[in-house]
Amino acid sequence: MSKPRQQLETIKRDGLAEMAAAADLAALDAVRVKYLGRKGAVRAAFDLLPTLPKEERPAIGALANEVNQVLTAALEERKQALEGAARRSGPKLDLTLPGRAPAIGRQHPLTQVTDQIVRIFQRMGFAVADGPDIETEYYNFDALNTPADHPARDIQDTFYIQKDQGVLLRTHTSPVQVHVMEKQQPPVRVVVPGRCYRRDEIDATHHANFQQVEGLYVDRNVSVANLKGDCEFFFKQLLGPQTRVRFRPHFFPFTEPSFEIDLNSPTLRARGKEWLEIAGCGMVNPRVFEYVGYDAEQWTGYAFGMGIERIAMILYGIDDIRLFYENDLRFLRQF
Ligand code: 2U9
Repeated sequence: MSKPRQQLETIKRDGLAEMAAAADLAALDAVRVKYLGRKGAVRAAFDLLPTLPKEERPAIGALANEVNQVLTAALEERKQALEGAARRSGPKLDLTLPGRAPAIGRQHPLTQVTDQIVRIFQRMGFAVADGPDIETEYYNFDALNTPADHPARDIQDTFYIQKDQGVLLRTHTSPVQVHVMEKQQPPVRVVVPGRCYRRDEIDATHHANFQQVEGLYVDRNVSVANLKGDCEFFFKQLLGPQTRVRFRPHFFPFTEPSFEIDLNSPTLRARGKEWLEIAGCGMVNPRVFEYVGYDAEQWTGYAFGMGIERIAMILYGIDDIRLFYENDLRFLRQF
């Protein structure tokens, strides 16, 4: 046998033996590099072809090709065998283990109370609207008949994003009702839940970030009687039929006349509390109608607003508003 032929037979025999002996994929890859890699034995045999006598080249070239094919096929076969073995020896699925229960969270108490409030108003025929937390001075103040020198507009009381452009974090959800009225003619009946921002000192009853539900009803002949009747119905639905409400005259720029609403219930009396201020309301100031292009001769409306935290505190007997925003699971898991 000629020398090149002998060499190729050796490459084939040794390569096949080493592949069969490779115990894992890493070992097999090392064998691949040694025999079939760019600097491997098969490549070297091909590189020698031009140095052989012309008449020997075809036969040796054919043999080199055959060795290449045999080794490539053997490599692939061994690789699949080793991969199968790796899969079979991997972690086994134990179908007898108990299942893992998914950790289902719960809604934040403020979300729960907001939903309760909104559901009652939906039953009373109110639609739900929302709008942006970032507003302009026009929608947050001007259109609500709150003049430029009103103290609420001071940088001490309101978070401005760009004071010179009149861009701010809304201090109530009222701008949403202004947007609704701009888009739609009466009758309008909407409730607006949402986050609001005021530059308050944070203590047990004040927070710089709080949530409100406001409402607006505009139609022909809406009167204070509707306002009082609907508010009383709402609070009885929320806190029970024995709940009593009373209206105290107050002032808001966007309503005239305006009232604060106090409530009293057996639960409150049991906690030693008499009347508690719970919300504000009034008849929409005709000037607000002028801003949105409603005919104040034709339409009247009532509006109201309440702080969700305060209602949740009364419902659950919570004495510190900060608990809602500390994300302490020992507190949150109770609801
Ligand atoms: C438009 C016209 C009138 C919304 C109203 C109140 C009274 C009110 C407070 C309750 C506690 C805010 O969270 S709180 O501090 N709100 O007393 N809000 S009337 O009146 C409107 C709103 C929009 C267009």
